[in-house]
Formats: sequence, C-alpha cells, structure tokens
Amino acid sequence: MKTALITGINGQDGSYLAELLLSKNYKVFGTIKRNSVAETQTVRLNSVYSKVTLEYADMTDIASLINILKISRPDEIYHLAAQSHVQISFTEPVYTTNANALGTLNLLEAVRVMCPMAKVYNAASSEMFGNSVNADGCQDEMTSMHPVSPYACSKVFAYNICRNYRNSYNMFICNGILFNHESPRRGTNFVTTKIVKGANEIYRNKKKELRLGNLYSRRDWGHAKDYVRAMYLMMQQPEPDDFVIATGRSNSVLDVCKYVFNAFGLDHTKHVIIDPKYFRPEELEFLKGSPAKANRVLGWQPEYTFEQLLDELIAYWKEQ
Ligand code: F7E
Repeated sequence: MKTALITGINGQDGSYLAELLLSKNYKVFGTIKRNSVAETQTVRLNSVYSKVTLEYADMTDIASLINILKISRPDEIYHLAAQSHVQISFTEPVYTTNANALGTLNLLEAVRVMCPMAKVYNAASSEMFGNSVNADGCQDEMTSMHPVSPYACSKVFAYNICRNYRNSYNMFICNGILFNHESPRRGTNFVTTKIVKGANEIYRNKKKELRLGNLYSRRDWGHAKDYVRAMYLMMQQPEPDDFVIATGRSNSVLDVCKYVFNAFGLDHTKHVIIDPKYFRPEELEFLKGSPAKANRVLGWQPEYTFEQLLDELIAYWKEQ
C-alpha cells in the first residue's frame, strides 16, 4: 500500500485527488490550514472524511511541514496548497509570495532532509506564462514566462526552485503546468462558478444583475477531475518531468456568460454589468494550452468538453 500526502487536501483539486488515490488503494494524509470556521473547512471531503488522515499545517511554517512528513512518511507528495486567487494576490502580495513561493521551498527543504526519496508533484500554473504565446497561438512547456500578477510571480519561483532541487539533489519532482480547471467544487469567487451561481440567482428572481470584470479575457477551461488524473500519471513515470495540462480550446469570459445565461433561458445582455472593481491591475489576456506532451508521454486526454463542464456546473447549481 502506497502512502500519499496532499497539501491543501480540502481544496477543489485536493478533494478529487484524495478520492482518486483512495480508489487506487493509497493511504491518504492531507494538510489543512487552520481557519476560524472549522465546521465548513472540510465540506469537499465529506465523501472521504473517515478514510483520510488530516493534520493542520501551513506552508509558511516549516515546523508544521516537518511534523506531517514525520507522521505520514509519504511515498508521494502532491503539493496543492496555495493562495490561489489571482486578484486577491494583488491585495495580499506578501502573503501570497510567502505561502506559494517560500512555502514551496519550505516543503522541498523538509523533504530533502527528511524523506528525499519521496516523489513530489508541484502545482504550477498557466498563469506563469503571462501574456506570452507561441507563434502557433498556444502555450506549451517551452513557452517563455512573463508573469503578470503576484500570484503568477510566486508560481514562477516555485516552478524554478522545483526544477533546481530536481537537478541539484536528484529528487523526483514534477511540475504540472495546469490551465484553468473547474468543477462544482470550485470556489464561488472564480469566474465560471460566479457566473453559473449568479445566473441561477437571477433565474430564481433572487437577484437582478451579475457584476463582472473583464469579459474579453480568454482561458482554456477543463474539468478538475480530468486534471487530478494527470497529476497522478506524472507521478507514475520513470523519470520526473514537467507537463502542460490543458484542453487546447480557448473561450472568453463572455462565451461562458452567453452559454450559461442561455441555458437558464436568460439574455446575458440584460443582466451582466461590467464593474471595474473586478478588473485586475494587469490582466492575462489569452490562454490556450497545448497538451501534446502529456498526450504523448502520459497518454492523458481530457474527457470533459467545455460545454460538458458548464452543463455539470449548471445542473449542480440548479440543485442548490
Ligand atoms: O478568472 C476574468 C478574470 O479568477 C478568469 C486560478 O485557479 O486559473 C485560475 O486563475 C478570468 C480572468 O481564474 C471576473 O479577469 C472577469 O481573466 O476564474 P478566474 P484565473 O485568474 O484565470 C489559474 C490557472 C490558476 O492557477 C489560478 O490559481 O475571468 N473575470 N470578471 C473575473 N474573474 C473573477 N474571479 N471574478 C470576476 O468577477
């Protein structure tokens, strides 16, 4: 029986990954960051709560990381914990950098000293590319990185320090460069879920309008379930490497609005208001990933289309 440790297990990806690893007979440990409302912190883990071992830890506190490594003695470590909201990273740039950049270094140092044979997956991000696009209109593993937010800068540091530890200490460390991925478990302040939740409230006459920021930025949106499968596959390879995980399709925020409002029988032009409050100081305009390497080496393909993803979100929020 293999043992896995998931940092940030109570997030969207952590909860799906815990389910996947349990189905593969792993013993699963996970870290959660203490907050003041303990009751709601583990809702995403409801279906697996009794099967996983949870410990409090904070990426900024290396003592807590040493503690969980000592308790769990993992074969595989999936490092997902982060301050993951891009706009909030402009409001809390120092915390974001401490948690995401130095936090990843804290983990690598703890692993290097305590269990250097453990494999590490690092949650890198398509945000690292910023406004860099290849001539073919895609981003892939070779695309240069020009981050445009404190979040993205913190992720570039984490990505680079992971490569550095891999090369310097011969550790098994992979970077998954994941493009946007959503699900019914996505937080409500990310744009897909905000749109679906907002359209549902308008449909039920609870609200009249939905306030959004930039409608013209484009993202490559996939389903979190498909993306955690890619994390697992990376960790089963003979050699550690970095992989872009994406669908290869790009849609605008406006495309999401049109599809979702239409599904509720609503006209988005009557309800969506552009509010500068949601503009970012610097915006990443265009993302479209090429998953060719993941496809070739890992045999990975997404199962969900953009439309199937949105249909699932709509069905979920209609039930709420
Ligand atoms: O924004 C625009 C916003 O917050 C998507 C994280 O998981 O994926 C995620 O980062 C787009 C942006 O995701 C609103 O300006 C318009 O262009 O859903 P989002 P994100 O910033 O792309 C990457 C891969 C990660 O690594 C991150 O951790 O939508 N947008 N109006 C809005 N965005 C939000 N949140 N709210 C709005 O009202």
